[in-house]
Amino acid sequence: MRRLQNHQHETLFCRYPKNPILTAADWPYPINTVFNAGATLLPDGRTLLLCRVEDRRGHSHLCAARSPNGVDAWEIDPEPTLLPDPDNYPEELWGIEDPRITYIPELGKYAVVYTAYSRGGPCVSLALTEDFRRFERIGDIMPPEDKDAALLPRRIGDCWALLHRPVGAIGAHIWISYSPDLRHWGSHRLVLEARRGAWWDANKIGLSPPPIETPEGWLILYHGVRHTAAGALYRLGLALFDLQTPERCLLRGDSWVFGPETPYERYGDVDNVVFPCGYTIDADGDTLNLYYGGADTCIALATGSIRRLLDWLKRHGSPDPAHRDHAG
Ligand code: M1P
Repeated sequence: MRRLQNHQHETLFCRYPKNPILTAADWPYPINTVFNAGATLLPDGRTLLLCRVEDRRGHSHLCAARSPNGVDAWEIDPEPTLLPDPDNYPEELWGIEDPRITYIPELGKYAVVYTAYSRGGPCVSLALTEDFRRFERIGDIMPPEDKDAALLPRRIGDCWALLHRPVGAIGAHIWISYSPDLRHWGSHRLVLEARRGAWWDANKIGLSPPPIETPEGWLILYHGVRHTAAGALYRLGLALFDLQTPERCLLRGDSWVFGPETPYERYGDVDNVVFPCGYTIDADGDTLNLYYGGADTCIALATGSIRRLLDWLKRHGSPDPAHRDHAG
């Protein structure tokens, strides 16, 4: 019975009818594309998106857009907000990409974790900011090849925790690492493995937006990449991790919950990609506004309910993260 239910389609996210909400045509300076934005609510109630902007060399930088309602009337910084700085941070040679924002109450600052595209491949970098105008770069915190990273908003015990996606001999899986000072990282643990074979999330997965803290655990949305004869398909799945021991996976869904369907998700510079790097949560504490890149070409919005995502995971998730055919 559970198996049957797993294959029934349940709509957990509703697309904003006027998607996409931001494209290159909205930009105040010439660019190629805008996609994969980090998101947060500012103290004045506005939504801030820190967008990945790709220029016509193929290099990316970050640019902030602010809106009173999170859907339109975006005020876009007239110039790049955070440019790569390869003279001082050589790992940023080929650009900076895919920011994930976490507000850290203990520091009174936002942590922006982003991909720095170095000569050795993508690596994880960290900067802190209070206002998205001035940034204090910590620099690279994970060597290549590593990306799809975000900080938890508070320490676990004495240490900060980072979810990230290194690529190594055993594949592209999600790991957690801990640090006493945001600079030195260790206690690395594998927390979620890409499945194998025909699975939608076979071989390569990555954290999408930062984890969502709920009373029942850290809810994560992750992307799974299925390689087909026609190219890669990027879809989203759900998993839940223990609040106090976030390396412990409590539940993982078998099927994807969101995938490319509309033209702006199916066709672009990279077809068939939905790639969220950020969300905001409404004052009701439940409505999740998910900001995602469509086909590496635009930014779109889909809305869901945290309670419904958790309910779905309880009905369709498995408590065993070491899935039955992982090792086979
Ligand atoms: O082109 C799709 C995505 O590919 C990469 O994601 P990942 O390495 O996790 O598969 C990233 O470059 C991402 O920016 C891009 O949207």
